[in-house]
Amino acid sequence: MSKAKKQIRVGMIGYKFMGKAHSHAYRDVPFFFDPDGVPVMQAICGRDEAGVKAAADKLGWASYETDWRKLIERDDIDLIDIGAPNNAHAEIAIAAAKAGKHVLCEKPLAMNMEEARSMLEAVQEAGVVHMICHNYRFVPAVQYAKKLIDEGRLGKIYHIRANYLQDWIMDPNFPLVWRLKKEVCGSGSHGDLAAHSLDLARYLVGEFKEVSGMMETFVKARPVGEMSGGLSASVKGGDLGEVDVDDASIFMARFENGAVGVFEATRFAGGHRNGNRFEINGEKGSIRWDMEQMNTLEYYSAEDEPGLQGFRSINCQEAVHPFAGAYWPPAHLIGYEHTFINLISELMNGIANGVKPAPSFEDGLNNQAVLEAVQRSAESGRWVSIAEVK
Ligand code: SOE
Repeated sequence: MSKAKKQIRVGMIGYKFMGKAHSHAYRDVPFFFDPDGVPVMQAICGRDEAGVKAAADKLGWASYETDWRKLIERDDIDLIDIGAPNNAHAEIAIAAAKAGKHVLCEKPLAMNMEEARSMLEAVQEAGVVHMICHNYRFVPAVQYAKKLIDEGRLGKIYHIRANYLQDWIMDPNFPLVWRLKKEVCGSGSHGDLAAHSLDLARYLVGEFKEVSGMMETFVKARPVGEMSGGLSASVKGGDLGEVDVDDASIFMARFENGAVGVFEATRFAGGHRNGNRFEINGEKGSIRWDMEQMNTLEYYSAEDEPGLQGFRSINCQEAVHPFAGAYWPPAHLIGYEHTFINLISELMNGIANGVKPAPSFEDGLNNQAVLEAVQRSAESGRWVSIAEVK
């Protein structure tokens, strides 16, 4: 007899870009996977009633709330999914955990280490399942890279060079939106983009030991405005406001295992819309990956015979590649939205079986430590160890 599925009733906060990506994943996960937990799209929450009501209808939620506290109080919700701006993560996650709800939180986990620590403490004390939404870990090619590294195919790792390149705010008239205000988001390209790269680095290479960083803000004032969906925005009124977050964040790193890394995150790399890439070099081989060709993993093996050596392109869309077999026949490609479906399938299994999925709030805290160490280094002009920040 097949095992009964556990229904997991979701309450999601935020209904724009990430709200759409997460909603789509909840809808599609039972379609492609057979998780032990089945999401029920119970309620969506946002402050603007007309906006959240329209989102509930379009995205397929059974009800809506305009106050996240009410959402958390509801006894027909098991999981709180936080897609609100960064400065709201801690308060919501802690309240959700105290109410006994499982928590999924968008990245970066928090505004600072203190918040991140309290969030981890809250979910641990409550004994609820917790996850941070680093969706790029769930690209089949990235999962396969992890497998190759774990199998020792690269041998000892020497280098990681990772960059996350975007260009959506290069126009100086692009408005001052929440993603460019320190009090709301904590940092700019650093917490938004470098956070993903350093999460992948921790996943694939290991823990960071120390960092040395710099940050730059190229456009220091912008017309006040707000995000309108995706990464587009509109100007509201004509006033200029100060940009107090970084447009670019660059840092070097040493890892506990002796590897070294170079990282660059920027929203000023013209022509790069979502270039999230890394290359890793080890004693026996190298791998490289780019989100803009997300299904391809390039692999070089120093053990290939002379004459045949060089990077080979692997289309990671065969049943043997993690998560890929849940979708289509070989090379019938998947995209950005599938990274969220894969992540949600892990979360559903985690909640249904009481198993801790990764990346968890512990990863969120460790990532926050690296983010904060780079910020301290950029301010002080010196190398900062992760131990010092933790
Ligand atoms: C905007 O820079 C953004 O949407 C990030 O917030 C996401 O985390 C990243 O995956 C894509 O770009």
